[in-house]
This record gives sequence, structure tokens and C-alpha cells, in this order.
Amino acid sequence: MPSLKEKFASQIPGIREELKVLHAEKKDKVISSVTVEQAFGGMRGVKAMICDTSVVDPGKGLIIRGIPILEGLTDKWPEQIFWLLLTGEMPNDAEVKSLQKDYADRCDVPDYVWKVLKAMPKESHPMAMLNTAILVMEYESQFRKRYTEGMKKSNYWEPALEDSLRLLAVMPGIAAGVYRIRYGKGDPIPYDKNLDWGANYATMLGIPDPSGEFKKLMRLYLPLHCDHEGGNVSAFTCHTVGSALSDPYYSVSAGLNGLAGPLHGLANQECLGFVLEIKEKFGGAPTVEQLKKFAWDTLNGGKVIPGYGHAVLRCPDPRFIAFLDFGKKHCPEDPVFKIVQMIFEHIPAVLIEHGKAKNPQPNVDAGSGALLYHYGLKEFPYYTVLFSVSRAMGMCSQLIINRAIGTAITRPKSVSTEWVKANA
Ligand code: HAX
Repeated sequence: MPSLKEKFASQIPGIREELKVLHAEKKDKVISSVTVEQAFGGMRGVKAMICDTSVVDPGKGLIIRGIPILEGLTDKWPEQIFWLLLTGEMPNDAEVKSLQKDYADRCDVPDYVWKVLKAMPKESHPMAMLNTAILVMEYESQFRKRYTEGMKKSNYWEPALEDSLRLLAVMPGIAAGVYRIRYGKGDPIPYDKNLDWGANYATMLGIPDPSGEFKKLMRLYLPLHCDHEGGNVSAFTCHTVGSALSDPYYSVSAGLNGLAGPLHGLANQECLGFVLEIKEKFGGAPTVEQLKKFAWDTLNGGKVIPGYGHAVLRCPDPRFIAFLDFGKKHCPEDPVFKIVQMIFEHIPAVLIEHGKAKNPQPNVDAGSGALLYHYGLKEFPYYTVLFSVSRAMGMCSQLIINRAIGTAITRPKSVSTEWVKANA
């Protein structure tokens, strides 16, 4: 069976040669310039790093290795997506099985992880628990061990891949364990080596799923959140920490700490809170007038409408559309889902009138919570953990590629306000 490691190893000489030629031909070409506004404004739009796993087109959304997410990726399993992210090719059945075996061989969560999680304060945020668990597993890092032994630079990718496979293999188990420990659902449920990665996560959460639809939702959710090019807070953080040759446990944990911010991954917990607040306040779906007034009150109170707006996108996020389609098919009458639809129909106009957000349309976080809620996963502070399990695929694939191509340590130049005054 061809393994992911063999496949990627076979691609490395070609990738390195291509980059050598590209550098020689184009190294002095200018691809971006920076205004003072961008320097103060989160470097928005500055082209200053390379990411080949995916790109985000403002008008089309997420494109993984040349394939727009709505054009043939929403029915793919997470194993296929991780293979695609790393190699640029869709795996065949044997290759999927080989990756599933890689995960099955590495899926046991060490006891010390459970001990640490159980020792944390009972009210800990699930993201703090997840990221702590990943960090304590750094103890096992092959990358750090091999680096300490004096590994050659050309081999960095190999233990980066090994650590990533181990991390991805334990990630659903740890994440599901966080849910069960944090919310008193009972002991963690072990990984079923005969099930795929997505169905395993659904099963290990322990959510009753007689129809199998929750598994379907997880198989959709995990591909949809997997990657969003290189400059978003979590990917960029992971990239930067990894560029110091911190191993994948350090790097992914750091990236996920960024995902835990309310302007990034935590928005999905905030979104459902927003929807439920509306449902509670109006005793169900509001009228259009009530909804608009509620949105205006939120904006006038200095708060954002969670799940709306985006740093790059300028269209309804196709990942939101994929969730909307799932909801229309599987739970069209669900009252919370109906409010999500209503917000989509009426809130963009409010944001346009408000005149601040450059993109008044929904992002990925606007709809997923309602679906999770429908299937009984109601503890919404947990939602960013689900996002994290998925996003770990993007982070790990970017890390492995960066170690294979010898990406340099991140070190942009900062300037002082005085410097701007004197020189800009
Ligand atoms: N509601 C109200 N105001 C909004 C807004 C929203 N949904 N989206 C943007 N704005 C405001 C910004 O706060 C900013 O106001 P100030 O000038 O007063 O600072 C102004 O509009 C311009 O912002 P922008 O250029 O359109 O957006 P940014 O690139 O600065 O920020 C954000 C992008 C996603 C952070 C932003 O749209 C936002 O806060 N949205 C709500 C939170 C959210 O949904 N986050 C999840 C994003 C997807 C993601 O990363 N998931 O992980």
C-alpha cells in the first residue's frame, strides 16, 4: 500500500528543483508593496509569504489545490482532504486505507493526557483544555528528538510528518475526551480502528446518532474547516512558530491558541449564542422588523454581528453555503436553523447600511452551530474545538511542506511610529 510518507517523499526532489529554478529566475521581482494603513491594519492584503495548500479567492472562497470547495470537495472524507492538502493529489482507495492505517497505528491517547485534563479547573474553556493536551504531548516529539541528535536539514520534513500523523491520529480522541470530561459525559470513548477519522470523532463524542446524520455532518464539517491559505491568525501563527523549528506540537498548539480568539474561530460559539439570544428574546423566530432592530441594537452597542464579515472574502462564504444546503436537506424545520436562514436573508442589508464591514456576508461560522445544536451537541463553548480538529490538517500540511522546502524563519521588519512620521 503506498503510504502518505512514500508519496510525499517521491514529490520532494521535484518540488525542490522547481523552487530552485523559480528563485533563480524571479527572486528580485516585486510582488507587493505596503502602505502605512496596512502596517497599522494587521498587514491586510500584503503578499509576503507562500502557501501552496490552499488559496482564498475574495469572490470564490476556499480553493484547495486548485479545486473550489463547492466543486467536488464537500463529499470527500477528511483523509482524502489531508492527502490532497499535502500532496496536491486526490488519493485513490488504497491510499486512503493506508492513511487510515497510519492513524489507527498512532491513535492511542496517552494516560498522562487524561490526567492533565482531569486536573484542570472544571470551568476551563474547552480550547484551553485541547491546547494544553496537545502541548503536553510535545513530550513525544520525534522532530525535537531527531533535531537534538543532529538531523540534516533536508530530513526535517520526515519527523515533521511523523509528529503530524501522530497529532492528527490522537486529535479526535483528545477533542472528544475534552468534551466528555468538561461536560461530565463519562469516560473517553476509544478510537475504533475500523472507522474513518470523521466518523470516529462523531462516535467518540458519544452523541446519540441513530440516523447516522451526525456522522455525515462531521464528515462535512471536517473538510470545510481544514485550511484557509497561510495568512489567517491560526495558520500564520503556526507557520511562524514552526519557522523557528519548534516542533508540530508546539506549532499547532500555538496556532490553535489564535483560533480561540472571538474574531477568529471562537466566532462559531458566539454565532450560536447570537441566534439563541434572538430565539429566547422573541420566543422563536422574530419578525423581519424585530430581527433588524436587534441587529441595529447590537451594532449600536459597539458589538459585531458574529459570523458576518471577513478579512479576505467578498462574497457569501461557500463553506456557509455548504452548511446551509446540509440544513435545508436534513433539518429544514429546525427553529434555530430557520433563524440562521433568516439572518442570512436580512442581516447583510443591515451591515451594508451600517457601512463599516467591507464584506456584509456570512463566513463559515454563521451556520455550523445551528446544525451541531440540532443533533444534540449543545455546549457551544465547545464548537471551536471541532474547528480545531479540522484546522489541524491545514496547519500540519503547511508545516510539513515548509520543513521540506526549507522555509526560512519568519522575521518581518517592524518600524516605529516615529519612523513612519519621519519617513513615510
Ligand atoms: N459586525 C459589525 N462590524 C463589523 C463586522 C461585523 N460582522 N465585520 C466587520 N466590521 C467592522 C469592523 O469591526 C471594522 O470596524 P472599525 O473600523 O470600527 O474597526 C470595520 O467593519 C472594517 O472591518 P473589515 O475590514 O470589514 O473587517 P476586518 O478584516 O477588519 O475583520 C473580521 C474581519 C472577520 C474580524 C470581522 O468581519 C468581524 O469581526 N466579524 C465578526 C466576527 C467573525 O465572524 N469572525 C469570524 C471570521 C471567520 C474566521 O476567521 N473564522 O475562524
